[in-house]
Amino acid sequence: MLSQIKQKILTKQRITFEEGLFLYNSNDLLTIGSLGKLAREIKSGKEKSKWVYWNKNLHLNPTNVCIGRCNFCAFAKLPNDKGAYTYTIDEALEHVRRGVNSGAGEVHIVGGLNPKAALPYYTELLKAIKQTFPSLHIKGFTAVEIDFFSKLKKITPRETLELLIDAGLNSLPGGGAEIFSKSVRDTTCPDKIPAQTWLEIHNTAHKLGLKSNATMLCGIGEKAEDRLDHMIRLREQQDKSKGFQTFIPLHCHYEDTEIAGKIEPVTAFDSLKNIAISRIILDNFDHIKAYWIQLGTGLAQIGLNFGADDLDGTIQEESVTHAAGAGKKGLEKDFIQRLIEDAGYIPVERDTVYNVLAVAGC
Ligand code: V47
Repeated sequence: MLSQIKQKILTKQRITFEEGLFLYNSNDLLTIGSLGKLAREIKSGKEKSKWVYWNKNLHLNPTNVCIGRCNFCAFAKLPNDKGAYTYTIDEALEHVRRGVNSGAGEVHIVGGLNPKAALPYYTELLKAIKQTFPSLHIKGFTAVEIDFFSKLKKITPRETLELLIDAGLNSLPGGGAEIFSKSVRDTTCPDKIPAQTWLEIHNTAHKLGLKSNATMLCGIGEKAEDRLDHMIRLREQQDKSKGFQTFIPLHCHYEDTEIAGKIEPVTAFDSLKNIAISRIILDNFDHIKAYWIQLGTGLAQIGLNFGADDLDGTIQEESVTHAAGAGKKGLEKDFIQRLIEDAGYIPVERDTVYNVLAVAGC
């Protein structure tokens, strides 16, 4: 079966659900990794097969108030909980200013489902950011938030996206996808929009000319079958709307979450399989990200030899995974580039939509 899969990768044929399952059930990690790497080389093309992308970015989490109940989340607070916050526009701008002063070209905005932070708050925020930092790329709001703003204002997701685009939104991040399977969603994040709505909102964003990303959150009780179902639904959506840039396999951190101690954590083997198998299955996604905040810099670096071609960025001010116990906040650009070089690749600084800003050594 492994040689059959290799042959299909070489001849650019689609890998099936069953073949993906065979890979998840195998412990031949190095072979799976070499197939991921091969798929990446074919996808990148010869000239770019040694390129690994990174960017200078910051995260802004304007509020942690969220009325959704996700059992894997340590970030969300109810409105009257100790530690609940919602930034004023000036406070949010101050966060952004710190990032921009350290060179960030992208702000990744994600908050919670906070009835008091509705669409007018966010359009004002985006306008203020664009007025102060006109060239900063705003990647903001999960499909779950877009749906929430729409319902509060009693307008469609399309109208919400149009208002946000008018205010300065440039692209959508990949959050809120979690695991698409209904049974996993029902137990882990019952208040989140169903998979179909998540996909439809990205479809609409793509039609409106926005690029977006897609995530998959592992270690929340899903099976390999659920991961493959998730990736294949993304692949089908991408065939139709073509606006996804990057797939990001996430893995859960449990500190201060409801599921701490109740679930088998994702292992290093599993995380590396996610990178390699997603690269093999998602033949119509240009990029696979090894998200160092969640993987740790060591595993993210190894992921570059398993099919990932992107390390995300310097990531200042991230709070969602740090609330659940992730280690380091923010990386120096020199260190990111060293991680890439030591893994045998060429660091390529990019903007959010993969325009090349600098190729190391050129
Ligand atoms: O949707 C929540 C996840 C996501 C936990 O588009 C957790 O470039 C781990 O979407 N442990 C938000 N993960 C982050 C996200 C993202 C990150 C990096 C890049 C991009 C991109 C998008 O974080 C949520 C959820 O799946 N999450 N809680 C946790 N305890």
